[in-house]
Amino acid sequence: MLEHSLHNDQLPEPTLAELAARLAPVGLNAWGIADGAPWQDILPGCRSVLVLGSGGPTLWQALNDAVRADQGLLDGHLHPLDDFVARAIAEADPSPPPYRRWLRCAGDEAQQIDFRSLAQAAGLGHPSRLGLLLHPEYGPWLGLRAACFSQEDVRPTGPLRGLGPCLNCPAPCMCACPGNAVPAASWGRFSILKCSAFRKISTPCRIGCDARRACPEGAQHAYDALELHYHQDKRSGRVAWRRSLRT
Ligand code: B12
Ligand code: SF4
Ligand code: SF4
Repeated sequence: MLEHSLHNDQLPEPTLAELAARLAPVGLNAWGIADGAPWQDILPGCRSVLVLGSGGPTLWQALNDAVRADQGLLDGHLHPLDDFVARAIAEADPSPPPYRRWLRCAGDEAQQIDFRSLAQAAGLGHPSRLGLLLHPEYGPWLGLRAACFSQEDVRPTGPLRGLGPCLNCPAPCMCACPGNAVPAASWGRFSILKCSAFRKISTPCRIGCDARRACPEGAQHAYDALELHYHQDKRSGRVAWRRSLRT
């Protein structure tokens, strides 16, 4: 029994699964539980970690709907999607008890952690030649958004079994990458150096990614050009996004 399972005027605290259910409608629609034991430096006594991702464009559409309803959200936010996630979490869990701690996958978060490895441990996907975690349903169209570290004891949902879809795939991602960043072997490592260098000289790679688009996994959940641009290039992507929404 947790010391603080009653908090906030004695209302029972939501469980991790209930928090995930509250956040799914805004587009934090991919979640899993990782073992909390390795995360004692983040939360002493941590037993479980709820890892939340956004699969496909649902979170992006929710952000756009919110901006259409309140144009004020267009200004004053350096990273509007990250801030939108922060607001959604604050609404779902307004006063987290001392046995829970949230960290978002965002540059302005106090502590930075390796979200891909954490999400893999939670069963959110397999590593891939693209260097991205491939979700069983959303493929490479999975953003990692937040994690809730908790002293609650919840059974982990990962890691997934098997080696993932890259093993027996003819790798259209590799053929589609003009920067030679995708390795020829399924166990090879994606070259962030080659990709970053190529993006400096190629507009299509600065605002999109043909290798990611070529992956057949979860292809029906692919981002549209504007969302891809927003994520690929912070500066010009945010300008293009704001322009698309100003009335
Ligand atoms: C810094 C960063 C970048 C830098 C890369 C710098 C670098 N040298 O690696 C830049 C800006 C270039 C970049 C680019 C992109 N990024 Co980035 N990036 C990050 C960030 C903030 C930290 C990554 C990091 O440095 N980790 C720590 C170091 C120590 O890791 P590392 O040495 O690279 O690798 C270690 C482990 O991570 C592991 N490992 C390495 N690769 C992989 C891959 C998988 C699948 C797993 C499980 C483990 C693993 O092995 C290493 C030894 O332990 C993460 C968010 C986060 N907090 O995790 C997002 C993140 C990894 N990026 C993401 C994305 C989507 C991208 C882009 C596609 C562009 C974009 N934002 O849309 C591109 C392309 C990346 C690619 N194909 O690999 C996503 C990945 C989602 C997913 N499904 O996997 C993340 C998780 C952000 C998010 N909000 O979802 N990124
Ligand atoms: S196209 Fe095939 S090899 Fe490339 S990331 Fe997708 S599943 Fe893996
Ligand atoms: S952005 Fe361009 S260079 Fe980088 S992985 Fe995608 S296709 Fe390759």
